Amino acid sequence: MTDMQDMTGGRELVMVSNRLPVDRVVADDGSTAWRTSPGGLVTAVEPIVEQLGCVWVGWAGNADERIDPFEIGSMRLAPVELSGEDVELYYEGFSNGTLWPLYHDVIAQPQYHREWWDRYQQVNRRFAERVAQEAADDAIVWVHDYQLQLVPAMLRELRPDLTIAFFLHIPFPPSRLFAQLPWRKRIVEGLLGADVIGFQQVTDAVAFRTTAERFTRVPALGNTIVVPATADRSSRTVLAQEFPISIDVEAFAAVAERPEVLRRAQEIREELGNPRTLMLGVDRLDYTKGIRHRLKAYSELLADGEIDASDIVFVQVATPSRERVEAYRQLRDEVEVTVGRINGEHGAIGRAPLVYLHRAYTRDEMVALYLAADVLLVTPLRDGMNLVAKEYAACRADERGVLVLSEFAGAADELRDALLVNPHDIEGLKAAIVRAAHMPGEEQRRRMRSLRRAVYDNDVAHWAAGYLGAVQAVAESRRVGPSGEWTEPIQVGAAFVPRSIDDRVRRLAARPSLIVATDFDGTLAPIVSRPQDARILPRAAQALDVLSASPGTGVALLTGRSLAGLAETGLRSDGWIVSGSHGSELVGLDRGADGAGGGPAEGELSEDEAQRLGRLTRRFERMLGGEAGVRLERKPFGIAVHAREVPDRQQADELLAAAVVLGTAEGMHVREGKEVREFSVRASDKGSVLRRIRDALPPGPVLFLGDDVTDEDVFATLGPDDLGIKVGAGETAASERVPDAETAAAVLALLAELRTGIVIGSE
Ligand code: ADQ
Repeated sequence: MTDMQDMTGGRELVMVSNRLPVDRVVADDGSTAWRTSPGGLVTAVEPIVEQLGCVWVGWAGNADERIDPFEIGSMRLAPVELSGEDVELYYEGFSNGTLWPLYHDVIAQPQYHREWWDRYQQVNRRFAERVAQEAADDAIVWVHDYQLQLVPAMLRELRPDLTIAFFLHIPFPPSRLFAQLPWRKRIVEGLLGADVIGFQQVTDAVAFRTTAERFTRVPALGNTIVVPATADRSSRTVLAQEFPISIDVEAFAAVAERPEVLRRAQEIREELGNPRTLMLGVDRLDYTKGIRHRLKAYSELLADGEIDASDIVFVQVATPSRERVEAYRQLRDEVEVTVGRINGEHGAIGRAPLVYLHRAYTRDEMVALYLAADVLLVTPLRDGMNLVAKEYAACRADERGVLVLSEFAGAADELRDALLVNPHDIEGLKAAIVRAAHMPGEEQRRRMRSLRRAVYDNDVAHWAAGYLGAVQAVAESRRVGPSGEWTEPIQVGAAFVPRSIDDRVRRLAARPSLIVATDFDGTLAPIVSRPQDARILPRAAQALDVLSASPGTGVALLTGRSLAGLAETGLRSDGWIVSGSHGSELVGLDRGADGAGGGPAEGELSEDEAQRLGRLTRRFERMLGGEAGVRLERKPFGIAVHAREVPDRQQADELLAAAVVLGTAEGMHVREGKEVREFSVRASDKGSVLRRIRDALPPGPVLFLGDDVTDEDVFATLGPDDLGIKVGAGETAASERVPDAETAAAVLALLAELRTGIVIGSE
């Protein structure tokens, strides 16, 4: 896995979750030891803490037990004590009887009890207080999941020096369901105490932002929520964005290569009587996982004779979970009765078509099961992500095996080449099982290859880099001063400029000639759903105007929009150099700094280019023109397909993927942006256009601000004298980062003020 050391910038990392990531095991001789416990949260974050080390605050798993802090590997574990009543009211009650069903599409009826809520608040406070004691100055605190949603705000009150991140592992419900919760406003306020709130899917992040606007009346601008100032506190921004979680793909792949694990996989098949098809299900025994639906489909297939009990075995691993909660007890009883019935009706002596295993396994044994299985059934009715699906793909270097995956699992966003099913549709599920059991090797290979590509593309290191990168950007803006005291970042109007950027901007401001270049959408103008509604922030506009009028300063706008698309936003860019369509269009170079240089003339489309573009445009119009929410944007040298307004994210992805296939076939250059794919007859990028601008202007350093992947082409061209600032989250080659467009505007205002003495307010 890639190195994660830089991700906290040397700050202490404090993890906070309901349960510590360990279980106590008692050996035969009565001695006890701790070992890491199975579960989604642990699987995902273990590789991160292994590298970074951390303090971990959480409950050790037994009621009324006081345990002193202890260490395992690079973790220092700080147990929080819970009484039997706490467990009953806060954990089994409010967390698992109210929030869990509410957040999973009310598959089960959530119960609302004031006594549960009171205890949830008390226990959240206890966690916050414990973290406040444990965390070093300036630490990054990462709070996990639905049991602890009040901790961020409580902790901010106690320790304003900390950078607070929250990650929700389960879905966030649509606002109309969340509205049921009598304490909805308090939960939102609790979460808004964080600097960064991470979600599994875009739909979760959107649901949260809408909910926050609705119940706490805080405005959301793109991914950012602005928490207004109070009498004793200035305004803050909270990044609420999706960061789809993943697994340590290489670690799983390494286990799957080991000879003894491969042997064990073989042995498992033999022990099961070498069936033609081995199907596997691996889940916590939870009513959201769709185990009942899966068993129903399987038993009907056996009864109909569509599959033959003599050549198929289904192994269902159901990890014990929440066994004291009534709904879970009922589920377990029901599943076990069904298992007995299926084996009773379809089994024979020495042969059971269904093997049910109700316990935890080691990683090696899990991987052996994945390797043994021809088909993996993952059929949740709702699931934040589902790591089992990703683990299966990570292990199958042989490119064999079929994944049947519910479209209601977050993982379905990435694992598009699984056999996607709606688990409520039993007939559809049956058809998918039959298809999986008989899938030809070539199709298995094609699909598995694509699944493996998807998990390798977004492994846990990639996830951590995105999430912790965003958190670190916030932390950087609240630095500890040289003598160790905690200092407020520099305030410019309503936004704060990180100290490290402030120093570098001061140096740039003093240079005789300077180029200030910036992207538009997401950098100068917050992202909105309809591109024509985007508006430059007034402060950014004013700062750029002041800069472009000052001697020795060139101002350049480098956007992917066409110049016509830019004009639609009402932008006034007199005196600026403006490059549109990622560099295919360029105006104003002759009016750059000190009037030097003229821009190279733009050519016309050649006949061949015009024909190809015309053909592609017609095909897009035919194929995508009628799709709700798709917008086609003509550009002088290409065409862009926008899918931001497509109501369903999966469908948006599919449409964009289809567009890429068509565009590539026409030999177009394809550029990927956020919810947009751009096709151009000419290869040009913002990096090369910046080079042209630099060549035409007097030599001097460049300040460049950008938020999108296409801006990386510019960051990559910058030298040590230049300053690249990434706006928002995501991987970047830029050396500095700010959280949002407001802060980007503050940086420009600071530069303008230092260079000209003109103060630019926040209005
Ligand atoms: P979970 O609901 O726990 O997690 P999941 O994502 O499937 O679900 O993770 C389960 C993990 O536990 C996997 O790593 C799996 O290998 C392991 N596991 C399961 N059964 C096991 C057994 N019997 N023995 C050993 N290991 C076992 C929650 C959310 C998910 C989200 C994760 C991570 O509900 O949607 O993907 O958090 O964010």
